[in-house]
Amino acid sequence: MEKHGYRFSFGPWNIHEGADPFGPTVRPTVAFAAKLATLKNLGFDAMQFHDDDAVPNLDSVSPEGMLHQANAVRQMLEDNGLFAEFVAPRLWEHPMTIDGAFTSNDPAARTYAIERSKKAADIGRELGCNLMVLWLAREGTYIREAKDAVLATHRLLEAVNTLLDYDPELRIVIEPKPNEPMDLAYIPTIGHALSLGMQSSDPVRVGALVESAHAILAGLDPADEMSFALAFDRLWSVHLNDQNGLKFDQDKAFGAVDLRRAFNQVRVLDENSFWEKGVVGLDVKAMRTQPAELATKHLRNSLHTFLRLLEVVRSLDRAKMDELIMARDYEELDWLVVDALLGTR
Ligand code: XUL
Ligand code: MN
Repeated sequence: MEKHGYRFSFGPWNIHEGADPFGPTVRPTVAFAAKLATLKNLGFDAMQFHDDDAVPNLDSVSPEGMLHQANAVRQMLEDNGLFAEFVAPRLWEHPMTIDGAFTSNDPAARTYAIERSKKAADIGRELGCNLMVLWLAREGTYIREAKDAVLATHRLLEAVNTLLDYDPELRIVIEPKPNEPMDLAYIPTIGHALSLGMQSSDPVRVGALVESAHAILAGLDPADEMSFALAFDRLWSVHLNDQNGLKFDQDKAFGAVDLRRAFNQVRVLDENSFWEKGVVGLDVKAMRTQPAELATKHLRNSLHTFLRLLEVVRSLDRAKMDELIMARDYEELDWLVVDALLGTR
């Protein structure tokens, strides 16, 4: 299938063991090398990384060991003609970050979070990638009175500035999410993410990543969230997936719930030449019921859905659409889109 200049990525966590909060794993752990082979075989171009996807047990590895392991991963990527899209510090699993990382009330936890993020930047440099994703997982509260939200916002800004200072080549993309694991997160939308970036010490190095499901969980339209960031040339990555209403973060295959919502994401990306700006990332999980040998089809399906929707987007009769918009004939415009999505009879 023709990729039209787009490059695609997913993360090792997208081939996962299928555990949920009510039950154990249902699939065996797949080795990183096998995930890389799947990525290549499915026609993807890049791998997304959490810092410890590249360097397992990062907190207990020496600085030299860390660089050595990162280098070996870079070699594996290069041998396969692949590259790293980004490295994200995993700031939500260590006991130290139980109550937040950059916004914890505990200064030792905040120091840990900064040091861990600097390691992620070092790993990124070793992998040949200067993009850092900050998903601010525990930067929020379970109970509002537990933290000072104004102070927390300043602490987030200070963390971003510290990382920008630490590595002058680094570009940071903030991935907002309104809830889960926290009840309420401090950076729930792209507007929040971009405000923080614009207040930073080097705004041209801070952008945003829109994840479809995160926008939906915030009650927003993912295509509009993307458009807001695109308007300021700050959309540097996306996590395409789908979400069936307001519940836990489902990470369903792209377009699996609402094809028109998916179509509009592809439409705004394509209308704004996103292929020149960033990699199309997926953040999708296979259903828990699926055995290991079927649990990569969600990646194939999402990629193919993107490419099929791209064909629909590029086949639209733009002159006709403009005419209908001018005439305010929105019912006919609606039919034009639905008819295109239904395909030929
Ligand atoms: C969590 C999520 C993360 C980030 C990377 O909801 O989407 O996997 O994409 O840290
Ligand atoms: Mn994501």
